[in-house]
Amino acid sequence: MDCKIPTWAPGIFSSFLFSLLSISSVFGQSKSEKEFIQSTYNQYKIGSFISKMEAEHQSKEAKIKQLLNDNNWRQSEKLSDGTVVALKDIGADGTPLFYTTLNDPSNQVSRAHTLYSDGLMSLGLDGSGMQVGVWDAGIARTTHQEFDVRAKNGDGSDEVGSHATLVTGNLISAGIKPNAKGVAYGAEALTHNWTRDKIEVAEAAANGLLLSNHSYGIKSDRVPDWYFGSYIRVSQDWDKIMYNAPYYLMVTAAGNAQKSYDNETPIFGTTADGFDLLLGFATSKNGLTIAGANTKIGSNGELQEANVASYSSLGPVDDGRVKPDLAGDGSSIFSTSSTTNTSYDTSAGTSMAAPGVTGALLLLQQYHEELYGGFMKAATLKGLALHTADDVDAQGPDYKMGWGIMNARAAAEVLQNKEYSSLIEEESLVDGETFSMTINAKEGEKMVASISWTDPEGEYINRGDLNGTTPALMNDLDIRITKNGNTYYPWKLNASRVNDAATKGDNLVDPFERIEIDNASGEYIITVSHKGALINGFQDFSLIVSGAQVSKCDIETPLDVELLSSTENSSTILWTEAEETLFEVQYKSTAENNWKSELIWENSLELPNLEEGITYEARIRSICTENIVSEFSEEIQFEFNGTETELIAYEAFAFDETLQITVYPNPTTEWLTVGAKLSEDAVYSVITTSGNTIKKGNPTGAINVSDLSSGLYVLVVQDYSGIKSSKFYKN
Ligand SMILES: [Ca+2]
Ligand SMILES: [Ca+2]
Ligand SMILES: [Ca+2]
Ligand SMILES: [Ca+2]
Repeated sequence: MDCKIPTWAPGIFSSFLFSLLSISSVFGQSKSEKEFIQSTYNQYKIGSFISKMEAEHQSKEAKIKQLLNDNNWRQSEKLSDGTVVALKDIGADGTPLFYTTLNDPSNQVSRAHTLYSDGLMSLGLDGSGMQVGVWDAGIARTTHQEFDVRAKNGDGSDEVGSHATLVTGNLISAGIKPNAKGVAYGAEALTHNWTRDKIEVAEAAANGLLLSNHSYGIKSDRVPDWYFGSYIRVSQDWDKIMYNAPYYLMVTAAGNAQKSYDNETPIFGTTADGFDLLLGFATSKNGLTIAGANTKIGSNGELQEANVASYSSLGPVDDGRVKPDLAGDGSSIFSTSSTTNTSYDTSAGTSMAAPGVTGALLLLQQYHEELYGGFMKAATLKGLALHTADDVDAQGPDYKMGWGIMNARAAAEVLQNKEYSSLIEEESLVDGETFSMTINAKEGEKMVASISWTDPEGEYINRGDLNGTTPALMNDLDIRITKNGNTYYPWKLNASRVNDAATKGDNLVDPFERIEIDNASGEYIITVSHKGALINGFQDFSLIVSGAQVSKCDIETPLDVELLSSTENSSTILWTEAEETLFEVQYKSTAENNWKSELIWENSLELPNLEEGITYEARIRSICTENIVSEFSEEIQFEFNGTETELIAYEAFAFDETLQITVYPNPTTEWLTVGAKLSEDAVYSVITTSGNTIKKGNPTGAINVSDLSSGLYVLVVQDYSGIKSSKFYKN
């Protein structure tokens, strides 16, 4: 049980060494990372798929032209409220499919603001160096003052769209007008019109694009009822793009048709109920479909209230999958307008909710890259967003807001605590095999385990079957958690009883499954298996677990550093033992400037090649994960004298005036008390692991830390007698 070197050790060991050795100040989507993503893709397969889509596009364009001519329709029209409508596709039954922008009647709601440098988590994330794709009716006004050079024309089209400009502003506006600041206000947007959207996205995804936003969809008042909730050709195409480019994730708006009365034969209830209104790519399995919500967020980023917006199109999709997946704020978003380079406008709708989520997802990719030197697969990112969403209404998902409200802060915490209290693993299941692992719960907390996968495109596409329930899911994976003969099952919904609360059981339709165990305690076994035969013989999946005790490591600063023994040319130092802790030992002669560094799992180390008469110093720190690292111990000093070497002992009085502090309780939830003899002029600051100071004050009396998000911090106390720091963990 008390295995000294845990299984995750080699990975952490090498990546930590890497981060120690590299000067990694350039973050974001560097060329080499794009090349890495490209190298993992089957470029030939994507290329031939693109050629096929291109040929279909050409023939469809000809048919569309014919239709427009025959019916004397306009290529594209702008309705009185600014909505753009254009004929862009033809359904399997010959129905002309008009695309429409989805504005109708965000960043606080996604909690992305907690990730900024002045935000609660002080992570300094703003999307700098990151790129997001925007497809819309026209391109954004790239010259707007809020974009400087960060909005780029992605497809060479010259028609500037007001809707595209609003959406792009919601994503990347710098904040010259503070109310208009975008969610990822340092990111670049590649803006495209919706013509050839699938082809352009497939090309960009093949080159390493991570995210794209699509705040448009099929116009709901011009299709027969069987289209609502149907998995159709366009749904399949987008799933195929995502399956073939597994780092790429599409985010789409659910639509604003809840009160439209457009579906007269919904799969459940009456037309007036507003269910079963999702169309086209909003029904794809692998993408994220975003609902609009009205929410109230507290000062600590906590969700106080959430209701689905009265316009937001409700699910389900006809095969019963959880759709929409997630909700964001779509109410009265102030953003860039295309009228002039300095104009602004207010807009609402799922069109505005989607970029709020897309921007927050981009920041999470940026954070993952900063922490771990690479990006998450789309299934991981999507899984993380659904795993950490704030559950609303009845426990579990529903067909109105899916898994709940996007919570970027909770997602960032899961990333930060990876290998400590959470797990994020990208795995692959081979046909016929079962994945299994043992996990310890963090005592008394809620343990949540999810699997998420990018599924092969559905084989069956609907060509007119009203409310047909054939599942689009191809590879049906199953997560289970067992303990003492009890089995815990994931959530599921039932499309024929859409108002019922989610239940737990065997989920046959969703490519995301989540299990929750309240007040978890002790050891559990997680298994991931599959039904039938896996298409292509395998299925990649991402496993996310939070509320776990992955490591027994605690972040104590090593104590009692002492000299154990010496030989003619080496000395061995020893310090307090700690479970599952990697120690970094630094040592050098006092004359040298640079420390030599060694990483070791044992609590002793032999320092080799020491020279007679030279004074050396050493210090040690504990490493639980790359992000959970203790302070260095007190430095020890010794003059090397072969086997006669002794520590240099300081006279006790030398420390009389030196500041000594203790910090308790640690970990803490609400208050932190500094135990020290301090003058009334003493000051403290709380610093994040990324080095940002987020709190300052006088340390006499307890320090309120209830507003900090959970994670590791450094408390620095300064007084006349000196400056001292101590790490503490906020639960
Ligand atoms: Ca285009
Ligand atoms: Ca719920
Ligand atoms: Ca339907
Ligand atoms: Ca399943």
